[in-house]
Amino acid sequence: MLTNEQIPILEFETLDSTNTYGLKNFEGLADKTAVTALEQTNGKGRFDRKWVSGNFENIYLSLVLKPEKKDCLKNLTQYLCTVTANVIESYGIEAEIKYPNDVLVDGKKIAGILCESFLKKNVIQGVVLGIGVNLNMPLDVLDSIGQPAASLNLAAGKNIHRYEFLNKLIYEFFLNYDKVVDKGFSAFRDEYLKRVKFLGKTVGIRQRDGAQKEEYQALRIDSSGCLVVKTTDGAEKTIFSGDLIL
Ligand code: BT5
Repeated sequence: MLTNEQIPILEFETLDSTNTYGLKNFEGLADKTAVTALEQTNGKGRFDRKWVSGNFENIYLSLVLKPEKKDCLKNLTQYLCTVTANVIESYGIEAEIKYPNDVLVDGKKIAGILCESFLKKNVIQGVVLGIGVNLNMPLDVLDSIGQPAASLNLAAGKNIHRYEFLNKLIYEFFLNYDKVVDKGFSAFRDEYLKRVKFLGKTVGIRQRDGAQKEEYQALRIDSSGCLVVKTTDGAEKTIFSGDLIL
């Protein structure tokens, strides 16, 4: 137990992926179990992408969540983005949220979130909410990612204590989790919006790798947490997934 007696924390040295472990063992794991590893051999992003996951004292964490009310599930990625940005800021570093699942520092990705559902007979039982945060990633590894990437140690100019960060993240997540289950996006809307910098701007959206980028004006985040954009012919459109290109 690292933080709180109600949160079982399973720690592994190496896993293929903390999310895969959470999904494979979903039914046997208690609600609110945290699964962490020092290293992942097959860290996953969305759409079959890879998450670079070497053993450099980073965060690879998955939370197994089985709330009674399932409406909130669609907002848990945004909630974890908000909590993560807040924890990063406790190190004196400004963090920005990029819809739908990234946290950025200096415009570069420092954390990514992958939320996967567990279904039984086509009925959703809950999710495995996984996050990777670069805490102590060496510069050459960051450069090898191929997309702009950041690490907290480089931004803060010092090594980051992994357990301290992990504890803060898990603690802060569960501090308001019940409220989020109950009220959804409105439970953390203001905290989320103050870290969103792309509203009012022209953004590109790519629905999947290799697809053409479409340009829109980002208008607002609606009451359920979805991004609403304006198309070139003036119509409004709600964006549920894909990649935002700032
Ligand atoms: C994500 O996907 O950002 C979700 C990442 C989730 C990782 C966690 S780690 C714990 C848990 N277990 C798992 O197996 N996964 C979760 P997406 O939005 O598709 O972004 C993936 C893209 O981010 C890649 O194609 C790279 O361009 C970039 N990327 C990969 N590794 C990175 C890293 N360490 N830091 C920054 N960017 C990275």
